[in-house]
Amino acid sequence: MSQYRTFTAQDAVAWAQQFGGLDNPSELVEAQEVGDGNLNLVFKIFDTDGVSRLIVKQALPYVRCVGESWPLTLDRARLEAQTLVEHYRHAPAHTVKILHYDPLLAAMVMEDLSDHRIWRGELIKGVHYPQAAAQLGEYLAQTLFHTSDFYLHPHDKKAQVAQFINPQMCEITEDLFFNDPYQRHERNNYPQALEDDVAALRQDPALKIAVASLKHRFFSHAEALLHGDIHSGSIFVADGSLKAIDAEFGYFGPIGFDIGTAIGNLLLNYCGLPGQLGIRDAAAAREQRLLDIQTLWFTFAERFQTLAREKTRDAALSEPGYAAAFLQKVWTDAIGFCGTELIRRSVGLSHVTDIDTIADTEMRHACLRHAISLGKALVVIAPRIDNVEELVARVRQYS
Ligand code: SR1
Ligand code: MG
Repeated sequence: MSQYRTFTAQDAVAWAQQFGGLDNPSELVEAQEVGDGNLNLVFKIFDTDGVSRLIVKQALPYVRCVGESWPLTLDRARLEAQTLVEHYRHAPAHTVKILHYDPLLAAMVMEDLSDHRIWRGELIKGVHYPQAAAQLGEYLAQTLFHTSDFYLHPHDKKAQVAQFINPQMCEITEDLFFNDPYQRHERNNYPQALEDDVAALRQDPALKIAVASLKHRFFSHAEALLHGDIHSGSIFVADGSLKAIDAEFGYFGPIGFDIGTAIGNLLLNYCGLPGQLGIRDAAAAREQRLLDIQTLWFTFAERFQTLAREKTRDAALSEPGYAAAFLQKVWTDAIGFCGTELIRRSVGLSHVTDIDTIADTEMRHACLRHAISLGKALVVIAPRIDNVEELVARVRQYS
C-alpha cells in the first residue's frame, strides 16, 4: 500500500506507467510539471516521441498559491476524482476521463487533452469556438439533472449527498465569494486606486443582505452534484469539443451556483476584452460573449426540461410545469452568484487573466471597475432580471 509523498517528475512517470492503462507503458519516459492553478501539482507524461499521453494530478497538503501556511485536505483529490467520474457517467463527451485514483497518494491519472486548449486563453485572444457555449449548457444540464431529485431515487440522492460532503473546499468558496470582498481581509487583492470602489462594497447594506442570502443558499440547498468551480480555466475546448476538468470543489449545492459561475466568467471576459483587444476590436467579441451567455442558458434550460419530461419519476416533481418553475428560481440564483463571481475575481484572492494581464494600468483599472459595478448590480437586482434577454440588456446598461 502506498503512503502520501509529493511526486517528483520521475514518480509521476512511474505511477502513470503502472496505472495509466496503456498497452506499452514503458513508452512513457518523461514528465513535466505544468500546474498553473492555485492548488495542485499537474504533470504531463510524455512518450519516447515527446508526445504527451497522460496527465497525473496530485493534491498538495496546502494551498499552492499561498503556501504551507494554508493547509488543505488531501481528500479533495477523492472528491475531484469521484465528481468527475459521476459527471462522466452523465456527460461523457464533455467531462475529462479519470483512469485511476489513489486515495493515499491523493493522485489521479487522466486522459491527456493536449489537442484541446484552455477556453479562457482562447476567449482572451478573441478566438471563437462556435459550439462551446451550447456544449457547456449540455454538460451542465446532463450533470445537474442526473444528480438532482428530478432523477435520483431519494435514498440514492441522500447517499450521494453524504458521499460528496466537502466542508474544507466549500469553506474556501464561502470565504472567498461571500465574506472577503465585503470586509477588510488580508487575502483581498486589488490596486490602491480602487480603494473607494472596494470600500463601497463594505458599506452597502442592500448588497450585503443579498450576498448573505446567496451564501445561505450555498450553505443549505443540496440540489445537485455541482462542479463547484466551473470557470473558463476549468474548461478545455477544441473544434467541436468541450471538456470540463478540475472538480475538487464538487459538492451538492444550488444548481444556480454552477450556472452563475459559468456566466460570470463569460462576463469577466466581456469586461476585460477592451483591455485585451482594444476598444474597437473588442466590440464584436463582446457581442459574441453575450450570444454565448444566451446560448448557454437556453441549451441548459431546454435540455433540463426535456430530461425532466422524459425521466422524472417522482410523483410530485413530475407535475407538468414544475421543472419550468424550478428553473426560474435557478435563473435568479444564477444571476446573484454570477454577480459574486464578478466581484470576488476583481477584489479577492483569486483573479482572472482576462483582466489581470491587461498591460495598460488605467485600462486594467477601468475593466476592474466595470466588473465590480456590474457584479454589484447583478447581485442586488437579480430577482428583477426575469430572463436572459433582460440580463443582456442590463449588461449593456452597465457597459
Ligand atoms: C485558494 S483557491 C482560490 C480559487 O482557486 C480555485 O480555482 C477556486 O476558484 C478558488 O476559489
Ligand atoms: Mg480549479
